[in-house]
Amino acid sequence: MSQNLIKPGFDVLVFGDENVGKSAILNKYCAGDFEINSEIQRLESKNCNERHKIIQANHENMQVSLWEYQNWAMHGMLPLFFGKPYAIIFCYDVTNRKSFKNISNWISKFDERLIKNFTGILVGNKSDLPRERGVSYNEGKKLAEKLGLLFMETSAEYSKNIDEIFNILLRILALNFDR
Ligand SMILES: Nc1nc2c(ncn2[C@@H]2O[C@H](COP(=O)(O)OP(=O)(O)O)[C@@H](O)[C@H]2O)c(=O)[nH]1
Ligand SMILES: [Mg+2]
Repeated sequence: MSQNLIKPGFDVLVFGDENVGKSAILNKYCAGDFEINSEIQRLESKNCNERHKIIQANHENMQVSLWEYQNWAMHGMLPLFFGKPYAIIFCYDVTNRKSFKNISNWISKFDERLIKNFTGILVGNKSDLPRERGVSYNEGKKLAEKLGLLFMETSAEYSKNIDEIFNILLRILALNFDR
């Protein structure tokens, strides 16, 4: 098989309030270790922006599409993901309690059909700001357990746990969907 052939891969959707660090997380991930094999395209719009990263899985090139949502106005396109392998990152800022409280609002937008069909992780970003922290690690973990989501704290600023988020999501997707 040609080295350059790119297999269709997985979609990862990122939701969360403005300024929690969604773009920073995606930029770090896209510019990470896979740089040589990666090809970043950007399609920016006000409500949603999309990036693609090409990763190598089982000696094949696979496309991961990353979708960042700033507000719910783009929800009309969510049904596009039905039946496709996708994961969702719900992101808050550990220094901003309001962004943490709002996670429940983001989740409530999903109807039953969607909730049943995705692999999700709750991410508390900006863990590098301990003095400004307004949400404890345990609070985050508890909420994730209640919502049936995985949990991780990250620092996009210091690249802490960024690749780890995607590695765990992609591993679960790969297990559930044989591509
Ligand atoms: N200290 C710190 N700042 C961060 C981190 N992630 C993002 N930021 C900053 O938070 C602000 C908002 O980030 P951005 O990625 O644009 O947030 P978005 O609106 O959710 O996409 C920017 O000034 C970033 O530099 C982090 O992990 N630590
Ligand atoms: Mg952004």
